[in-house]
Amino acid sequence: MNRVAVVGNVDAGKSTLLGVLTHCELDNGRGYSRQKLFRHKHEVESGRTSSIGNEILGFTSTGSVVNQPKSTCNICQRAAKVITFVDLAGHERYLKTTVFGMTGHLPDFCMLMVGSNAGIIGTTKEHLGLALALNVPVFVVVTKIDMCPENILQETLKLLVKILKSPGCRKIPVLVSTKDDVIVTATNFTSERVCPIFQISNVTGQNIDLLKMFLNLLNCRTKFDDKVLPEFLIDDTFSVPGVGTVVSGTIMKGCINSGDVLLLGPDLLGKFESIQIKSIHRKRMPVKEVRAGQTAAFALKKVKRSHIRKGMVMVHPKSNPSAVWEYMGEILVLHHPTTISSKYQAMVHCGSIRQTASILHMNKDHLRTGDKAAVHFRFLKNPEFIKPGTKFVFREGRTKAVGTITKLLADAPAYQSHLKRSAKLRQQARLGQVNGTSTEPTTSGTRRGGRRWANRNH
Ligand SMILES: Nc1nc2c(ncn2[C@@H]2O[C@H](COP(=O)(O)OP(=O)(O)OP(=O)(O)O)[C@@H](O)[C@H]2O)c(=O)[nH]1
Ligand SMILES: [Mg+2]
Repeated sequence: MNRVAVVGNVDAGKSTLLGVLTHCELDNGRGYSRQKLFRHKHEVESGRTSSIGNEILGFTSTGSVVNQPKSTCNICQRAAKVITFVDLAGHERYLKTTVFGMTGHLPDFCMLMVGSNAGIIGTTKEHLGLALALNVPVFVVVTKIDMCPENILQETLKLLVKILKSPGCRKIPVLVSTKDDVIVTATNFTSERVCPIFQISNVTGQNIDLLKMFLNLLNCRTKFDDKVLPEFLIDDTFSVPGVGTVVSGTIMKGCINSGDVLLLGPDLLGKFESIQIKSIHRKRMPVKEVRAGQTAAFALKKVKRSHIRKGMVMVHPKSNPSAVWEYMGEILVLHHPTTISSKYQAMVHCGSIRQTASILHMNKDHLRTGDKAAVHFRFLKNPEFIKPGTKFVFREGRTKAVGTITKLLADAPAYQSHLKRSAKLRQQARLGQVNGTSTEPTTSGTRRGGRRWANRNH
């Protein structure tokens, strides 16, 4: 199974391409195909993606597409290979959600989309920079070639090739125009610096067969171990009528069975509590067992949704998990208008974790764009379950740094004031008053914001 994050500027045709690929119907150039993907009323009205979408594309063992028009049932059962697309928002306003999609949804690959007539504008470079910083292999899809004058298309391609070859990217761009190109680029994609560039039309369908062939040939990038104690990263929570609290996310290690008892945490005080798995859904179907590398949704017994945050984990009781307030990280500042110094606060995105952290110390006085430093971070609200070696993004507005966790500072104290505040928050959460998050039973079956949980492909 491969997970592909779909990024690129507003109107590049991301949602449209996913609609075309997974519903097997061409677009009309006026927003027809993307309608099938939208979950919010305001998305339908504006045409802009604002949330994180999940779409699946299945291939048989001979490489033909399993998906059929107007049906997404049983794709996983019938497919020999399944690709999960994470549809992300191009608009800068939704950058926070897009960064979460890139870090929390753990993509194997990144599909960067560029409208041929618009060129490399808006968030395109920002998204490319994020993919590179997070070490996710990138391939590029240039869309709308049906409506783009030849000279503009060539200009876009020229600039794209220049950016990809630049010292900041160090990629080897390859324009894909034949099946042979597909085979060569797909087989060298994960190991080399090759960056395939496709030129497609969602309206005429030109070259979409080459893109499908490439997607089918992609090898799995991450090796998962299912013989060890289980670990599950939560990236979303839902309240489902008649079912109760449901958490979705990725199994990072081991296997999880229905009925298993696991530890869920850390809570606001860094503690883990015992919970039992009531039932499991995978790709919209009930299953008994899920294993490392898969995404899944678990219904939990006797846990309130308000007690669960994105970024929490579920682990085996024997794994003795702990959470930390502070850690050391090596960071590289990708973009900053002024300087970063001690006491600077910004949002840390690490896996599914999203929390403001403060810089306590660093080995330089000030950091500007392009600087590297060893930095001591402290989370502001609660301790988190993190691991050395994990990549993270540090951002506030457009300001961004990327880094790697180098050391956990397990002895860092939970400040007394934090403890008191956290205890109070916990109590409030129990009463259902935290940030307006009600713990009243939800009858609509939707998460906050109105997206139906059943629409997730877990
Ligand atoms: N002619 C033509 N129009 C296209 C093509 N691809 C997409 N479009 C149109 O371009 C518009 C924008 O497409 P979207 O799929 O919404 O773009 P997006 O990248 O998802 O945009 P955001 O979600 O806002 O980031 C829609 O009206 C599509 O119908 C194409 O290949 N050719
Ligand atoms: Mg979209």
